[in-house]
Amino acid sequence: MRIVLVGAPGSGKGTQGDKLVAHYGIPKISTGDLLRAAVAAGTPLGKKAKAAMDAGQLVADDIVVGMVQERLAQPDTGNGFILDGFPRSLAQAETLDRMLAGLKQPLDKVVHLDVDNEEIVKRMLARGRADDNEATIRNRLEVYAAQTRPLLDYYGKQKKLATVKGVGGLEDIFRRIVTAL
Ligand code: B4P
Repeated sequence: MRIVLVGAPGSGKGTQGDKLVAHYGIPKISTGDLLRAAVAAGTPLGKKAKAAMDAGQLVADDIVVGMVQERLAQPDTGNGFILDGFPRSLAQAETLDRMLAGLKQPLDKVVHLDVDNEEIVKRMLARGRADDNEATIRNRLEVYAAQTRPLLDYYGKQKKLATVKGVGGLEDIFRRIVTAL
């Protein structure tokens, strides 16, 4: 199964992605996790990504796309994968479609975790990651609305989109996702 998780920052993509890994036995590819690992390791790529992440902006496409391409080439993705946080823009979505067409592994489903902004701000302030201060959160929500939200139409037209209410208990949300898949 080849799945994309899309949703506002803090909508629970990482949280539910981990549960899907355990359920389906396929790997999760989180661009947020990959970028944070590069920042922590102080690699040249991490140094380039850090400023954008701290400001709540998207990291440059060439960096993110390169990371995903490298990860998808690893053999553990043969039975499927869960993409968490990628794509985040139309350009990334079009690149991903081309990449997967080349691998003859088109996406099966795109799950949209729907959570309102007030709940998101509450969750992220409670999480307290380095990029979870109020100004950055507000910026990330604007970036989401402008750059990522158009993906809902894009995948809707492909008849691959399933919108799931992302508020409530973790198990309830997980069951909704599995039902949608
Ligand atoms: P990400 O790491 O993708 O972070 P996120 O969107 O903030 O988090 P997620 O939706 O996974 O929420 P989580 O489960 O953690 O991105 C970080 C940054 O990396 C971006 O701002 C950007 O700069 C860069 N980046 C990443 N991908 C990129 C791309 N493709 N292109 C360009 N740049 C990219 O949940 C959040 C919190 O809510 C947690 O504390 C969790 O415990 C809690 N929570 C989860 N579910 C809950 C529930 N049901 N009820 C209550 N709390 C819940």
